[in-house]
Amino acid sequence: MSKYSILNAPDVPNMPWQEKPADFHDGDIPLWRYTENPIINRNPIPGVARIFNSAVVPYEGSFIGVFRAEQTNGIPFIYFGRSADGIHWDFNHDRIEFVDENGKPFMSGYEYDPRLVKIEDTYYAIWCQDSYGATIGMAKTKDFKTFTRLENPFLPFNRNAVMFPRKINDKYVILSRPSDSGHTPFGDIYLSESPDLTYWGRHRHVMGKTSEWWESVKIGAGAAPIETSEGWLLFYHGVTGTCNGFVYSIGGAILDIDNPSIVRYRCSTFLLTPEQWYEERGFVPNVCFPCATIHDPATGRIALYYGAADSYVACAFTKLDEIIDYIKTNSIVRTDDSEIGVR
Ligand code: BMA
Repeated sequence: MSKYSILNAPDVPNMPWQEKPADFHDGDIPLWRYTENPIINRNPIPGVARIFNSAVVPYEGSFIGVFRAEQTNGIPFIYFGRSADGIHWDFNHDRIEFVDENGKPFMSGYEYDPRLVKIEDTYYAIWCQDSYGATIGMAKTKDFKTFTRLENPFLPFNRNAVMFPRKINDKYVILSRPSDSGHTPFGDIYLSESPDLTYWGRHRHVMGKTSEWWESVKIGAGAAPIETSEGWLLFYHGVTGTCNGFVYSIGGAILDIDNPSIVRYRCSTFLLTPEQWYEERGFVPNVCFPCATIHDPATGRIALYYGAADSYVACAFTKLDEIIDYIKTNSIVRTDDSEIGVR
């Protein structure tokens, strides 16, 4: 009998899954890696050197995704992919050609770190791109053939955003991280809402870095929040600084279901930190960057997809009851002293 439940999401009985190994003990944190990681290797298709920081969703009994593909000239664009099992992926060999509302080509000079969210009957891709400075781009699709660009939700600089998978209080809601133009040495997660996906406002602070060393430099929203009986479960990235540069780990928090700028619980420890060769070694070493989950309400199973070392895509598994109990037990925020959104 489950303690908690995943709400408003379809069952995905064929989602990728491995049980927790009997001898698993990684700090007793209930998030275990897929044994066959990485699931996407270098040079996956002609002209693309690396795919990482990418987002997947279940679709008509199989899986689809939008992928950050770093071309052999070093410039990232978003590519579309399909998979029968969520592990083995086939990619289109051409990047997605975004169009404007009149069907005319509407590309940016680069595009990276896509997320993919289904809201009602439409899929939305959200990513970082150039508009006289890095900011968030957004497009909608229903058929994965035509991707129509929407207005950019924010001015530069903002490089990391994801939408909630349903409207809250009749508004679309997005998490983002305002930043600077470089390898930003700061960053908090903010929330904004929109009645129409054109005008965004009512900006609220959600959470920032903490004195916990693994997330002492900056944080950013990761996978689309999962709606649960305890609130919105958010896997995010937390960054620390070392003499050799940044280290990106994965953290977990639970946001209020009706007012998600309020943090109900926030785990003091990381949930996953670079340890395996594909996380520690690559184009940018020591990066675990979560961008998506596939989850199954019937079993409480969650598969977390993350970019590894800006070179690979990897997968880790958890169960809803275990991860929520772990976050609650180790929380540095309690329901009764949670941050209230500050303007
Ligand atoms: C961030 C983004 C991510 C990347 C990370 C580590 O600023 O560019 O795409 O994974 O740095 O290089």
